[in-house]
Amino acid sequence: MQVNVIGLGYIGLPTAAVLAEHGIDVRGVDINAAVIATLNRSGIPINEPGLRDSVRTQMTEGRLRFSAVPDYADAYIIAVQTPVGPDRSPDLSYVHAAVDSIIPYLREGNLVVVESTIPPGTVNRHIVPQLKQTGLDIGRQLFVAYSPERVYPGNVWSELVGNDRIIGGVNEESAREAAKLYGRFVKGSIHLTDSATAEMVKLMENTSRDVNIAFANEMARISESAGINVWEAIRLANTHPRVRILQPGPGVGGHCIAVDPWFIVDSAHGDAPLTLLARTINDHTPARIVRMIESLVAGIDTPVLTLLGLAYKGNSDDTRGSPSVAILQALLSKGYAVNVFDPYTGNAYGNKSSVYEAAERSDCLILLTDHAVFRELDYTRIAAGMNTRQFLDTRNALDPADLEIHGFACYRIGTPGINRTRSREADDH
Ligand code: SAJ
Repeated sequence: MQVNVIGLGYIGLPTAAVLAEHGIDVRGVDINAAVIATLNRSGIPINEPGLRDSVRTQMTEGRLRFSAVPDYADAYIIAVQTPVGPDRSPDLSYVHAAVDSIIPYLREGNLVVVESTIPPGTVNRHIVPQLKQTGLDIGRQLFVAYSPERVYPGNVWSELVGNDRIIGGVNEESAREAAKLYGRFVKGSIHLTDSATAEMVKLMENTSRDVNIAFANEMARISESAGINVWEAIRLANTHPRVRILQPGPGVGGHCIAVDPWFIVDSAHGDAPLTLLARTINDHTPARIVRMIESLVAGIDTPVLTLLGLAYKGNSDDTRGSPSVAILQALLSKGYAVNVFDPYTGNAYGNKSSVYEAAERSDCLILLTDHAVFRELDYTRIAAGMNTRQFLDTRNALDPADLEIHGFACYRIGTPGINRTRSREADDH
């Protein structure tokens, strides 16, 4: 069996590799020449545990090849990006370009599966008409399905195989054909439905997480003035058998949870008040953190700030849509001196290579990303170089007692301490 995977990003590349691991002859296709050149030199443009070894092995064994153009195959998987535009409406141009690129190669009996996140109804309303250019009878001579990716960045390798799969066909035969392909490697259950339902399922999954996090962020804000520790309250609430509240933080980043709810808002022509409010709460959270930081250093002349973490979530090197970046940019635009340290994200945003350098003469450390390594830093040495020993934890990542022994004044979002500081600073000014 031969499969072309169109789009070699965070989803396409692991999917191509896992298909090859299961004996399929795979051509990975990307219009970005730099991605193809990197892969053909045995480089990997994405950092995901387990991916590099698998790609290299499959290339060596001849089951995985990369090219800028598609070829004849039995099945085509489309896994290109679907960003939102400046007006928050979905940009489907990459999906349409990918479909256009395979049209010349499609033959009777082929299967086309879209994995990119798309608004409900897109396959039926836009992709099927586009595929009709082939002259093939859709659903009989050319099988078409939608199957959303659901893998968790950082754990892609095991979730790609272990997670349940939703497969929505334009008709039952298309869903069954797609299930045969995914059945080659998926160990979870495969659930068949129609394409519009499968498109909606993907959006609902990520939107439910966004709404839940917005609720946690709201509870954090309320707890601060109510004199309650939100982390403890959420932990206890979650001992209820039917409650699962997520964690507050500095905001919601990445390219999925912060983006997909906009597809629902767009599909509902704006009439999705809960979804929209959750997005608004989460999008305003970085600004709330900036106000907290400002209050912590309000009494200090020309304060120096140190941000710990640029990635959008812990143990990741991905800064796309990261609340840390929004917070950094807001602080810089207000004229603060800001140093940043993230051991994973490279040189961008003035990232320092050493935490000691980043914390030198600092007046406040602000932990924004819950990288596990931040728990193991030498806080004695960090504290020694600082001007004012203050620590703001936006992730409840560290035990305040462990920092207080080094002389830090500790603040956590969602706890009364941060609020007391704010009122005191307000009184002082
Ligand atoms: N976050 C919180 N509190 C939490 C959990 C997350 O503030 O309790 C923040 C994170 O720090 C991050 C953002 O939310 O900034 C998003 O992170 P995430 O861990 O929720 O998810 P992603 O974006 O890395 O991956 C999600 C996953 N979706 C769900 O769990 C429903 C993944 O399974 C999807 O495949 C992926 O989106 C995607 O590609 O759509």
